[in-house]
Amino acid sequence: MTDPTELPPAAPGHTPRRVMTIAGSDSGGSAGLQADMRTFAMLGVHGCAAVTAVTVQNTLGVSAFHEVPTDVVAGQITAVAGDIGIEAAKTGMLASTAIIRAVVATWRSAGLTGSVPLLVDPVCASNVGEPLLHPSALDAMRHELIPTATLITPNLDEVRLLVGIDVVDDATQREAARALHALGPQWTLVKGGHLRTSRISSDLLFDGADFHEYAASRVDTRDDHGAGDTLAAAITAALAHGHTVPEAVGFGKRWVTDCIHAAYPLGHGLGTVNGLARLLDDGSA
Ligand code: PXL
Repeated sequence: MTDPTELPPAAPGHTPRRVMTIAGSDSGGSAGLQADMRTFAMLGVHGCAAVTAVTVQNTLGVSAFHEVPTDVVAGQITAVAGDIGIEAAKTGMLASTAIIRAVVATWRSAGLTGSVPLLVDPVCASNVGEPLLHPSALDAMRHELIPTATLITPNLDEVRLLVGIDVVDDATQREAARALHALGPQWTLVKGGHLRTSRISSDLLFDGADFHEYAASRVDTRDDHGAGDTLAAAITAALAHGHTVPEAVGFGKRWVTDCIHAAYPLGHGLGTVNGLARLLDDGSA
C-alpha cells in the first residue's frame, strides 16, 4: 500500500479522508490537539477536533487546565460524525471520568464502535509529569475506554499507572503488553521511548498472539515534547488511508523519528518535535 507521504494533498473538489482527534489544547503549540492537527494536515487527511480540555501551558510546564463540559465534548463528536463523517480517530488528554464516559457513550451512540478505528493514547501526564488525567479516572480509562480501542499506545509511565508493571527490559515490555491486552483492546503498542537506559527506542505491538517490534536509534535531544501525540496522529492518519495496524505503526514510527531528528528548541524549557520535518529539504530529517 502507498506510503501516506507519497499521497498527493487533497485535490480541489475532492473530499479527503476525515479523521478526528478527541484531545486537549496545548497553548504552547507543541503537544495535544495542535500536534495532532499539524500531523493530520501533513498527511493529507482532513482533521476534525473535539476539544476536551484547555491547558495553560508553555515549555516550562502546565500550570492549570479547564475541562470542557461533557455535553459539549459529546456534541462535537456527534456533530462531526453525523455530517462530515469520521474514518479514524484518536483520543489524547481526557482529564476526567465524566469526559471518558461521554466519549465512550457518544462513540457508541454515533454507531462508530467496532466500525471506525479508534486509537486510544492513554495520556495521564505531561512530559515532565504534571497530571493531565485525574487519578480517579484511571479505572474508567482501564475498563470503559480501553476495551473499545482498536489500538492503545501507552508510554512506560502510563503502563505503570495502568497495569502496575515497571518496564525495564524486553521481558517486562512483553509482560506489560500481555497485561494491557487483557484489558480488551484489539492491539497494544508499548512504547519504549522512555527507557532512557537503552540506545534503541523500541516499541512493541501485540494483538494477543504475535509481537511486532519497531526499533529506531535513540535521538539525543531534550526537545521531544509532542512526540507521543505526533506518533499517534500519524498512525491514525495511516489507518484512515486504509493501512493495517502493523503497517500504520511502522509508518508512524518512521514519521515521528524524522520529527524528533528535526526537533527545535522553544521558550525556556523543553523544545518540541518538528511536525513539519518533511517539508525540510536540507537532509536534516
Ligand atoms: O503529550 C501528551 C499531551 C497531550 N495533550 C496535551 C498535553 C500533553 C503534554 O503536555 O499538554 C494537551
